[in-house]
Amino acid sequence: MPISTINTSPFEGQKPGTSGLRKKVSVFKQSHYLENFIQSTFNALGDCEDKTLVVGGDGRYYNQTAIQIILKMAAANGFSHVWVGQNGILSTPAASCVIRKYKAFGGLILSASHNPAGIDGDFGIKFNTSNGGPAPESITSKIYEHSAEITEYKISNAADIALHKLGQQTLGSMTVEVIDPVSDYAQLMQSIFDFPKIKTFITTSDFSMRFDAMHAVTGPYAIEILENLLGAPKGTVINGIPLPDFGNGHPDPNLTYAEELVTELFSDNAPDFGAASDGDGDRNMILGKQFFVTPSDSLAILAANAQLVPAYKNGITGIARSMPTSQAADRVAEKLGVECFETPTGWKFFGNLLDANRVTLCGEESFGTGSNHIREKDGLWAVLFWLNILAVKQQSVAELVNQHWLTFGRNYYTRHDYEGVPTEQAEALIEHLQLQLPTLPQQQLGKRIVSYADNFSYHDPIDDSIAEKQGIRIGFEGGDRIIFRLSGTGTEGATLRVYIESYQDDPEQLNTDTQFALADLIQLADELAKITELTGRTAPTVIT
Ligand code: VG1
Ligand code: CO
Repeated sequence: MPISTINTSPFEGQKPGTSGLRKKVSVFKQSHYLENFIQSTFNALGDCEDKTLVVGGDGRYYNQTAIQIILKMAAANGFSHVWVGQNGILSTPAASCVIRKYKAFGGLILSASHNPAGIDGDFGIKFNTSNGGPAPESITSKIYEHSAEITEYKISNAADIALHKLGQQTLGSMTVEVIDPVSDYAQLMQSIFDFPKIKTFITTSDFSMRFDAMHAVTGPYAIEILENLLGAPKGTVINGIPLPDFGNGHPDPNLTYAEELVTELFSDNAPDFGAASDGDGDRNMILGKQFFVTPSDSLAILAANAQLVPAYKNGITGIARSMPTSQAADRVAEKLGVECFETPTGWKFFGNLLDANRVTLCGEESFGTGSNHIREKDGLWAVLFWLNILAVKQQSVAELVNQHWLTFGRNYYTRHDYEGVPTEQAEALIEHLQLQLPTLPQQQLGKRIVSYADNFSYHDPIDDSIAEKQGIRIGFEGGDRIIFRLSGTGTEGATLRVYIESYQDDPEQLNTDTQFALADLIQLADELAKITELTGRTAPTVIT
């Protein structure tokens, strides 16, 4: 089958961010744009001859078109085998699972996660390495370098693959295996959790639950696992059909965007348990009856109860959390006598620690939790983890969380996002903070004394790589913190994220409203960063 070599020239800004390259669909649809990025990725990887690739995405608009192009470019670049999800579907955790299971060289995951989809929405691509995890910065920066000097790409002239047809097809000399996107993942989940116990809990007690797939990729996974395998009543999964525009929604599982689920869980007839996932299935939100579990607490609670789950019954080796994630997990690690790591934002920084077996569980405040079973965060895995714990302990979500706080104290935690801030304003704000850093330590601010103020830099203990400028940290005596950073996943302007945390172990003070408990720190954050003055914003766009 003939292969064409097409002349091209570089596009600016093909720089992968926190989680791959994310741009508006209209940007990706420019002639050669996608091809340039794919070829730059292959060039950065070097020899692709006879290698195996996994390809799949979250089903958003442009997914299948992009996959057909990628398959033809993979064939032209020498790959011998590609595993692709039926109809182009693979959730991010399922892609990680498939890469590991079939020992692929790597995978291309097509997603912009929770960013809105559709013709006017966003698209994204990231490369995951053979361990199933997002490529580390050493690779993403190479991709970027290649993208800045690309002159040609290679593409096969073969016909499109029938992505709906399960089984083997050929594209030139490359074999394409169209696989069921759910089955390998569902098998893996059954090897981790006590399915019979969860099934009994769901089907024979009066426990009730709801899962909101938000018209994104987790629908088929949740229906198979929760309804078909675990016996939850039909209809437990809502918005379960993945749509190319996510039903015009914003599949970001938080109190603002998962409105339908939140309304139900806070109603008088609320079910006992509620959960939602995001566009590509790697995030999760956990709710109880009229109760919200912060992702940071969720990580700590999973860690504290890990031994109740078959896969972790012998204990965990360590915990890693991203820097802005609350320190609740640190207290659990200390009690368990295991290591605890603080990494920059983004799952790519957990891979080395997981590969070296230094940690078993990882988590981020942004509704992401995961473990060594794959190398991505995993929404449904977290849901099953919670269900497994609840089934063993026969407790409600609120009881479990309250008990945890009584034992470990509570890290009150909130994140305030200011979306769509003009980039220059956002950069000026960070610069203004940066300039203050040397003067802050030992200063008394309100009732607190600053113990450190820096721009977080991470030294990876496994490969000695260093990631700098990962966010402004202001830490106070006693552990309270304010953190500022700019998002690396947006496609319009800048998003300022302000993370605020305060520790409380007075048993009488464990059930205060979060925004109230953190009010003075929120005020202080605004004063330090001059948010209102520099951006004109008087309130955040999203509070989680
Ligand atoms: C955000 C989150 C980060 C997460 C990343 C990808 O990044 O803060 O914790 O890893 O999204 O998640 P940023 O740079 O915008 O803060 V996902 O679900 O998009 O793969
Ligand atoms: Co995601």
